[in-house]
Formats: sequence, structure tokens, C-alpha cells
Amino acid sequence: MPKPLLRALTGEAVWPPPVWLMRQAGRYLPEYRALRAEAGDFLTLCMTPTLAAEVTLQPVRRFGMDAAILFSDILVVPWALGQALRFVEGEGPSLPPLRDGGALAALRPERLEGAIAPVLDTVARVRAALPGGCALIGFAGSPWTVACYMVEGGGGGDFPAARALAYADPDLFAALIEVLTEATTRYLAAQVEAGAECVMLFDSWAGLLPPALFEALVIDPTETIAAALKQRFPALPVIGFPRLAGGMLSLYAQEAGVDAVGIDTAQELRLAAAMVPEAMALQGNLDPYALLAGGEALRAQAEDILDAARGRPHVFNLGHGILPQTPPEHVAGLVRWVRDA
Ligand code: 1CP
Repeated sequence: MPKPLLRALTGEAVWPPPVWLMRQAGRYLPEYRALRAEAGDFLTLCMTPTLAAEVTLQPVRRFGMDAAILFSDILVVPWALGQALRFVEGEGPSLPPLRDGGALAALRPERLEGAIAPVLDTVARVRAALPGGCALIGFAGSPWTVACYMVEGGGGGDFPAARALAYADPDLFAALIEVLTEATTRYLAAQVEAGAECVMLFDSWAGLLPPALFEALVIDPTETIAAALKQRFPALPVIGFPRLAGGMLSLYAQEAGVDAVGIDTAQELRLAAAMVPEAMALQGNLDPYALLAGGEALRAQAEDILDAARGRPHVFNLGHGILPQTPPEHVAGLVRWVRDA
């Protein structure tokens, strides 16, 4: 019997729906904080296969999730291409901003395979240790979202330099997206060869773009990556997460070549269901703040989501990542409600 997550991603209305949560490994878990302290810094944790595999498995053991998601970060790709990356405690990622042809030419795509070897080792270890019905998700950031961090030199959510550069130097921006499209395809294909059973492309900042740029910088690169992966692995399910895409969700669902779409917190799930093809799985979309709050608000929202997606292929999830302050008991309670639905 195929794993529930893979059944849902290939178009089956599994009931109750499989459940996992974005950022299910992380600071809200005491056992994560302990291993993170042992590793020292975040990038070391990502690049130490024994520790990264253990962190990946922690939420699976504690909550019995239907999926494990590789513990890594979307910024591993720029780091592997040679852009210096640091995670500053309490502030997030920091990179030397990439804003001209010289910085683009300094990227070293040929370094990718060597640099990601520890990540592939983590994938293989997790796959070998997974409990029966639990599926392993590989992932990467999509080119637009990763480019936001590379051009800006860090996070924050507004990305003024990246958005301005897309207009000021469209050729440079297109060249950067092309490098990332190619590298992301190789990175995801390597994860699948190492044992990932499906892959997810996080486009967390897709919603910053107007429609024409959304097509060129979000849909087109995603389609290129999905098509290249399907050519090598015809049965591989691909999940796209065009966060805050709003009305562009329907074009994304039709054209990006993905099998499932992650729905963010701002979309009404019934409307989202009407915007995507019937056989396409929906993943989402509980508000991480409802999970933080717990109690009746959480239960009511979870039940509404279950009801909205009933009869459709659905993967229960959040609309964005778990907040670090979330009590682990709220996660346990949520998983129980979904299972008892
Ligand atoms: O201090 C710490 O322990 C580091 C916090 C942390 C964690 C736990 C970062 C830094 N990354 C991660 C892990 C991570 N990142 C996973 C692991 C698997 C899981 O879900 O359990 C995944 C899938 C990601 C993906 C990721 N990283 C995204 C896409 C999803 C999203 O949240 O929108 C993004 C945008 C990043 C960038 C990033 N990495 C880390 C931080 C703090 C950020 C956000 C920076 C910002 O924009 O301000």
C-alpha cells in the first residue's frame, strides 16, 4: 500500500488526510534546541548528517507525522554556489549582496555536487530510518525566492533591492534565475536519487511580484524545474508553494507543472480549491498563529479546513511555518484531531 502522503499527492482523496507541518523540526522543540546547541551554528547542523538526520526525525517520532521533511535550508544552494552565508543569531541569514555581473560570474555551479554531499548523506540516513507509512520530502527554494536573499544579502520580507533589480537590470536578473533554475534542478534530482520520495519548491516571496513578473520569474522557472525532474523521474510528485500568490494561483496551478499546491494562510481554502484542477492536491492552510494559540480557535479552524477540502486530494498542513514559541502539545493535539476526523 503506497504511503498516505504519496497517495494524496498523486490525486487520491485520502481520508483522514495525511498531515505534516512546515518547519515541523525547529526551535519550538526542546530536543531540537539541545542538538542545535551541540552543533554550535545552524549551517553546521545542516551539514552534519548524523545531527541533521536526527533533527529531521524528531517531529516524526514525537507526533507520528505522515511525512519527514529534510532538515536543511533554502539558502544551502547559494552557499553551495560559493556565495558566503552566515546565520546571525537572532537576526537570520546574511550574505554579500549580489547586484552586478561580477558577483554573478563569481558563482561556481561546478561546486554544487561537492558542497551538497552531506545533505545527500542526510537524505539517505533519514530514508533508511523512517517508520513504515511516513514519506520523505526533499526540498529547495524556488529561484525567485532564493534570488531575493542573494540580491538583498539577507531576509526581512520586503526585498527592495531584489525587486528594484528585476526592473533595473532584467538581463542580469534573468541570468541569475537561469543559474538558480539549473542548480535547483540538479540539487533536487540528487535528493531524489539519495532517497527523497517527493519534492517541494518553497516560493515564500512569490506574492511580491506583479502578474507579468510572476509568470516570468515564478511560473516559468518552476515549470522548467518540474519538467526536468519529471523527465528523469516520471512518477515523482512535485509540490509547489507560491506563497501569497492570490489570484495568480490558478495560472500557477495550470502552468507550473506541479502535482500539488501549498496554500497560504491568506487564501480561502474553498476558493483555492475552485482555482486549481480537481485532481491536484491542496496542501495547507492552518494559520500558524491559531496553532500557537491552541484551544477552541485552533480546533474550529482545523475543522473548517478539513471540511473545506473533504472529497479532494488534501494534505493537512499550515499556511506557513510553525512559530518558535508554539507549545509542542498544541501540535500533538492538532495531529490527533486530524487523525480522528
Ligand atoms: O536558529 C535556528 O535554529 C535557525 C532557524 C532555521 C530553521 C529551523 C532556519 C534559518 N532554517 C531552518 C530550517 C528550514 N528552513 C527548513 C527545515 C525543515 C522543516 O520544515 O522542518 C525549511 C523547509 C526551511 C525553508 C526556508 N528557509 C524558507 C522557506 C519556507 C518559509 O519559511 O517561508 C525560507 C524563506 C528560509 C530562509 C530562512 N532560513 C532561516 C531563517 C530564519 C529564514 C528566514 C529569513 C527571513 O526571511 O527573515
